[in-house]
Amino acid sequence: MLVLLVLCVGLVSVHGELEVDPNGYIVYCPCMGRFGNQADQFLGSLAFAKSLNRTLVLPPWIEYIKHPSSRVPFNTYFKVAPLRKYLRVILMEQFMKKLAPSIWPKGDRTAFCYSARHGSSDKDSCNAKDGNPFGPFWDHFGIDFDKSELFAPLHYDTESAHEIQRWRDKYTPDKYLVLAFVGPPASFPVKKHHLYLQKYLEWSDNINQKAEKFIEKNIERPFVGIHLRTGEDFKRACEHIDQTPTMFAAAQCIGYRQEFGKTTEEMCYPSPPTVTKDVKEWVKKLKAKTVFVATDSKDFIDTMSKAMKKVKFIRQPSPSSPHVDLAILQKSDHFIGNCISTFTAIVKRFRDIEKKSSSFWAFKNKESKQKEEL
Ligand SMILES: Nc1nc2c(ncn2[C@@H]2O[C@H](COP(=O)(O)OP(=O)(O)OP(=O)(O)O)[C@@H](O)[C@H]2O)c(=O)[nH]1
Ligand SMILES: *[C@@H]1O[C@H](CO)[C@@H](O)[C@H](O)[C@H]1NC(C)=O
Repeated sequence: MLVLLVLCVGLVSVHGELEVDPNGYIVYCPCMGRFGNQADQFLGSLAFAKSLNRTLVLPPWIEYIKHPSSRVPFNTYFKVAPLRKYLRVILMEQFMKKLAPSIWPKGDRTAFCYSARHGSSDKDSCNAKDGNPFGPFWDHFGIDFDKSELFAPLHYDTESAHEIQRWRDKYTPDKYLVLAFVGPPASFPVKKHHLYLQKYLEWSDNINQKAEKFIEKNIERPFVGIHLRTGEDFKRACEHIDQTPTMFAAAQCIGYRQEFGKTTEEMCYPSPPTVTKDVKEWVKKLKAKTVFVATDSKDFIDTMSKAMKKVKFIRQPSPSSPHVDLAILQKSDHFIGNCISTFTAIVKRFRDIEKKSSSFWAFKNKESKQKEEL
């Protein structure tokens, strides 16, 4: 009895102002894809932590600008406080410094994965640190794993109360206070019923101010914001769109049941004439004075300027900050994006919540097409 009492008191004791969550924590590596993918899977991970009623440890964003990868604290780009309206969260830097030494000590750290990963001779291991960005991510926090827990056939379906109960029954907080996942505990692409969670993401003051300053200095409203995903990597990915019509973020325009239309290569990698035509249509509708161009590569500004002589075309000087690009696109009077891109999808989710209009290259929603024809 005394032992139990001490244990209980121990659990809720204060670790330098931070209370320990008796329901435990979820830690994960956002180990798949770049910012668009990581932001997509963040929403599912948030929902998963909520369904288990555990605190979500907010991982840093992984970037690939410096070889092989680097990490940027979560709150460099997004505020932490708004997330607390939904769920208990803590920055990973804080968690590792203040809580991990006592509640998740070295020598007793388990990696969670669905099934064994390649990487060592040990066949039943998550090999959590094998490869990039996996190794550098955990190393950044001085984390080594002592055990692996292969959790198949469980999966991350937060819609199924039955499934969630199985997680709760199998991994109770008294035995598994910290669930550390080798990758995001979320499906990709994001489920339809998790899109609304984007409302808990708010740009940090730093990103927001940079976006506002740029608009104030360079943009006359009304303005159309456009996202061009013109890099060679995307061109190659788009060659497979016929075989994988629901690729990446495609559901954001064709619908989760493909009810609004069909993806084409032109939607995925639009040509300069298509881009010019779509921009022209919205510039006319809005009587737009400026077009803001966000791009990872080519900007088509020369071509567009020739077709719209009175319109100002502007982009961030390179190297452009992707996050400032996103925040500017979010604030535009109309947004045209790439249906397949998860980078576009961040803007689309924000704008849907704010009831702002968005459209996609070379795409007309079946329903709106019907409305127009009536
Ligand atoms: N600054 C800037 N960077 C961009 C832009 N579009 C794409 N990028 C960069 O390219 C990356 C694209 O990868 P993701 O964010 O995962 O999104 P995605 O478009 O679905 O692409 P893939 O995951 O590569 O298929 C972004 O994270 C940015 O780093 C843009 O308009 N501006
Ligand atoms: C969730 O966890 C919190 C804190 O750990 C607890 O106070 C709350 O009662 C839990 N909620 C449910 C529904 O179990």
